[in-house]
Amino acid sequence: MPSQFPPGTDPSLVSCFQMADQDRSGFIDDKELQRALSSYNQTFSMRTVHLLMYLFTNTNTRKIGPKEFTSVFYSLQNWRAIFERFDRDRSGKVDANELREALLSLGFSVSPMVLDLLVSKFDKSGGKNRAIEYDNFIECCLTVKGLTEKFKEKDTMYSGSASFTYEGFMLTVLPFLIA
Ligand SMILES: [Ca+2]
Repeated sequence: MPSQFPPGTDPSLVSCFQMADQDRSGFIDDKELQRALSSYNQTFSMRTVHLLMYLFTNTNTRKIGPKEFTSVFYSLQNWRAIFERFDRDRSGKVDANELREALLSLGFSVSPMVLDLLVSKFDKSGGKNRAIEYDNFIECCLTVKGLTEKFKEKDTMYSGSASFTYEGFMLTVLPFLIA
């Protein structure tokens, strides 16, 4: 059974979902979600869409219904606001310093080495810009947030180290790599 829209959902969000759900199944697939999110002056890569689907659906179904769509939508609005707040020079990209501050504001303190790796991997110019555009910023933050949360589940004392079995490690990391 598909989920319901939360009470008071913006009607334009409801019609956006209904337009995406062409067969009226109550669920939208990856391509439909990509199209629905892209209609707001922004395109997202299939990888970002899959990552959103992984993080915003429950383990059993992995399907986007009205409730999940609403969460994705509002969460993207929130990320957009964070991006704009930390893109201090309004370049349309966040550089290493801006990303460090954005991540810190979200409670993620990464080392200079990790920061450097994030900026070079999520820079769609392949490292030329040394900065990350909005869609890749989303992907970057979702990855850092998701992996940090998975790590914290194992590091209940917040000591900064955790132990994983091989199986546990693979099952934790692979969904982020192959989203
Ligand atoms: Ca900037």
